[in-house]
Amino acid sequence: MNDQKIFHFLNAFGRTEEIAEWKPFGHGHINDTFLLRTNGNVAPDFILQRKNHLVFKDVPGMLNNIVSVTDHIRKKLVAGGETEPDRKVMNYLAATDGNHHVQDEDGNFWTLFLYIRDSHGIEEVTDSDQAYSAGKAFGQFQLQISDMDGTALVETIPGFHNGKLRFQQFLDAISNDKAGRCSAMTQETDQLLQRADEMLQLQNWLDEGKLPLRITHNDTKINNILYDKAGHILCIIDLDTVMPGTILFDFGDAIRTLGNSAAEDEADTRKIYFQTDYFVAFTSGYLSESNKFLTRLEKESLVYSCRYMVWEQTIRFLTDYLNGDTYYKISYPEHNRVRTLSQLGYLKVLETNAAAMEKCVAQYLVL
Ligand code: GN1
Ligand code: MG
Repeated sequence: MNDQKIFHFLNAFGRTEEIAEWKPFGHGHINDTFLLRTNGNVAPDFILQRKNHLVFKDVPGMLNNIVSVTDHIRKKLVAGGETEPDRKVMNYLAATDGNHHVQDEDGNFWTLFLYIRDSHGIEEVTDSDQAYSAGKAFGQFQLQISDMDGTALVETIPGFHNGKLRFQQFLDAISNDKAGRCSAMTQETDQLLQRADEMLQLQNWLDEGKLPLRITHNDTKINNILYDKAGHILCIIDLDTVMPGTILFDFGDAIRTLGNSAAEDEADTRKIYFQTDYFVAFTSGYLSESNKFLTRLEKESLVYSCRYMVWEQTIRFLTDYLNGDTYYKISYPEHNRVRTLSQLGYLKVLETNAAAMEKCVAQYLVL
């Protein structure tokens, strides 16, 4: 990156603001991100981001998803009297040709969106209030887009959380045994296979139309929520995987990280226990917003969705291990094996806690 390129991109987006300084921004593993600051508080600051088109094969489709969702939310905010909509929803800017991206000479896709000043994310939940507000933030986000037509958006990554597809990829990895690691993983493989019938139920419900296809976020980690200086929620960010799905993906994936006392790759499985307080707080925040629009089956499947998302993540890690580590970045040779054991450990913890979790959800549920 250099000053000339920054100027070139701003120009292509029709922006005339003078940039006082720019620097790389955030710790994303997928996209390249730069913060562009202007002088004073009148002109906006910007985020310039190169979208990784090796991971996201249809960047214009992805941007169309993002703009559809953010426009929808912005209209509602404004109609509701919101005076600072650009702090409450991401604002992706259009280039002078009307697209929401500009391509460089190497074919890379660059996007520009407004930077939300005086905002921050958190990496880990450390108290129940944070867990409650995280639940509320994701519930609110889903509520805002609950009246959108799920089929209008493209699948940014086809079959991203499709259990049948993930399971087939797992079976293929077992039969191909590319890295010769299968025989060392038979115990774990068997335990995951044993649970397949229960876990494939979710995709069956989707295929049969029993679960509504909605727009979902699909990466509901806590660090994808922005807070202001006072700790109030501003908005949900990282909308790259926004696409059709079931809200169960988002609820389950949030608990995959927030409910686990340990990291997803903790090697010592004795350190893995269920953070009941955070689960209770998250669920109550989440349902305070989402009780209004969730169907009965969605509500009754919240606890199941936590096990589903952890099972899916476990087979994704094991699939990658059996394939010889081709998808996830690894920090050491056995990383995917450790991730598999760790997530399998957490799955068992969730199974042990299932009845207690159901009881807790029932407290906040309005059927
Ligand atoms: C990947 O790169 P990151 O951490 O945002 C993956 C998620 C997994 C996660 C597991 C596009 O997300 O689905 O849950 O790793 N994203 C993609 O750590 O595959
Ligand atoms: Mg992400």
